[in-house]
Parts: sequence; C-alpha cells; structure tokens
Amino acid sequence: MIVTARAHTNIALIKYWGKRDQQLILPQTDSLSLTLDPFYTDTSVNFSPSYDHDQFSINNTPVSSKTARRLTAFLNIVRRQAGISQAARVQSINHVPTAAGLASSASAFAALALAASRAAGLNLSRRDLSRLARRGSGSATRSIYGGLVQWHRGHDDQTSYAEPIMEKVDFGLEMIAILLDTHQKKLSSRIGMQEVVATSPFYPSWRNVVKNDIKNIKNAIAARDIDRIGHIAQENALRMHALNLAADPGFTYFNADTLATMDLIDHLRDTGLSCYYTMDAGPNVKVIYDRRNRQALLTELSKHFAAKQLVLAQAGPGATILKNE
Ligand code: 2P0
Repeated sequence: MIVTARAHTNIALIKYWGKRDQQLILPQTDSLSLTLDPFYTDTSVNFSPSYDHDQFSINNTPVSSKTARRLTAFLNIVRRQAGISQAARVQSINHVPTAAGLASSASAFAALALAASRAAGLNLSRRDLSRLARRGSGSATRSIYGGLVQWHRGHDDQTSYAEPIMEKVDFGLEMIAILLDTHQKKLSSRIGMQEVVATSPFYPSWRNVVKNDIKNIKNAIAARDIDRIGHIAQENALRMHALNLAADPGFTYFNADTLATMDLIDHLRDTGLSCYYTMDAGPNVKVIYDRRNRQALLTELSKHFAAKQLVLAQAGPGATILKNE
C-alpha cells in the first residue's frame, strides 16, 4: 500500500527557539503559527518486505546519507509504534524553497508523519500525529493543523502537541513572503537555537516574553485585530533574533537586504499603510497584513522587488491524505 499525504508549512507568529530535550524535541516554550497555503510537501510512503533498506528521494533526487539517517531514525519511531520491521520507500516533492527560512522541515515531517503512520497501518488521532511529527522537527508539530495553531510546550512526550486556535481563519490575515535569498542557510535552526539556549544571557527573559506574547496574541486573534497581531508578532521576532546577536559567539540570519526590507515595512506603516514583518532562521522577510491592504502593499513592494520575489500566502489547511492505493 502506497500512502501519499500533503502537509503545508507554517510561519510562527510567536517563535519556537530552543529545546529542553534534544531527543524528544520538547521545546522550551509554547509557540503559535499560521499554516500557509502555497508552500507544501507531498510525500508517498510504502513499507515492503522486499526492501532491504529505507530509500528516500526529495524532488526525485536521492537524499544525502546525513538526511537519510535522520529520516530512518524517524521511521524507526513509526515502526516501533506499529510493531513492524519492514523497510520503506519514501518519495517527497517539496513545494517550498528548501532551507531558506521558509521551514520546509515543517511540511516535510508533517507529511511524512501522516503518510508513514498510515502506510504502517496506524490510524493516529491528529493530536498523536502532531506528537509524532514533533519527533522529526519541532515546527512540524504545528503543520498537522490548518490556520492558527498553538504548540503547547507540555511536560513530556505525551503533553507536548499542537492544537488549532482557529483552523478556518475567518478574517483577513495574510502574509507576503519576500524572497531575498533562497540559498541554503549557513547555520541550521537546530544548531542556532541550541547555541542560544546554552550561551545567550537573555534566554531566561525570552521564556517570559513568550508567555506574555502567547496570551496577548490569542486575545488579539479572538478580537480579529490584525494590527495587534502584527505588532506582537514583529516584536516577538525581533526578540528572538536579539537572542542570536547576544549568543557567544553572536550570529544573525539577517543580511543587508533583510535590514533594508524591515526598514521599508516600518516606513510603510509609519506613513499609514498597516503592515508588519517577521523573520525565521534565514534572511527572507514575511509581511503580515490585512487582505484589504493587499493591493496597496503589492504596489509599494513592487517598487523594490521583482514579481517573482513576492509570494502571496493565505491561511492553509492541515495535513491530509491525497492517495491510498
Ligand atoms: C518556528 N523556527 O517557530 C521557529 C522560528 C525557525 C525560527 O521552528 O530542530 O526546523 O527540527 O526542531 O523546527 C525552525 O526550527 O527545528 C523553527 P528542529 P525547526 O517556526
């Protein structure tokens, strides 16, 4: 049986930036994200007694041995849960600019969790799927669900899972991803956040920042107040990136274009066009705004960026099975 699943990536409005358990991927704090429509991964999995080892391809290319080890470790969790020992063939097509701060690992491990668990004969609840996806990559925990999603840090493996806050987003929250540099980043999120937890003197404050930001942004979401949501998300992103600058050695994912783009968004907002920014573990900037401002914003952004650099994103759906044959 070949099972194909699709999962969309997500962008955190309140960031996950640090683990307290590397192996189980238990985060230091809660986080909250918007699942995005245009970026997704389709993954097909089948287990067979005729395979003598796991085989993986991404975009029709075999993966590196390092990636294969990470994927096999993930499949071992699925095999253990299902009580099987067969090897698998996994084929993934990524509709996400890989490793450019657009979190392809979120959609990749969410799609793999769903396809592999079904192919192994498991029928997990969405909560358990979210816990399983977490073992592949933290941000994948949230991509099981559509719309606005909170990942609870929890106390242990059982209690660290995501939950939808508003699965069908019924107000005008949108994002434009501004693609400034889609090359592979130098420092992976995994290493970056580990260094920050170990060396950034601001880390204890970050835990409190996130607690407050989660509470405030949930109120803003309930009120469908996009200005408030955008403001909280922008401040949260700046504070996450401040942790990196304060690490030892300090580092940043920003480049000169990132800074110029942040400046532009602040300037547009100061001159009356409401919009906010957030950045992840890469130089690209995602703009948060109300759909009513889309046209005006695109007109302004088009003065600075090529059309192909501007990717419009609305809220996307949760992970689904595409084929089961
Ligand atoms: C987030 N990021 O909340 C944060 C903000 C990037 C910046 O989750 O080590 O690929 O696999 O758990 O999930 C990127 O980190 O890291 C991430 P692992 P992941 O979206």
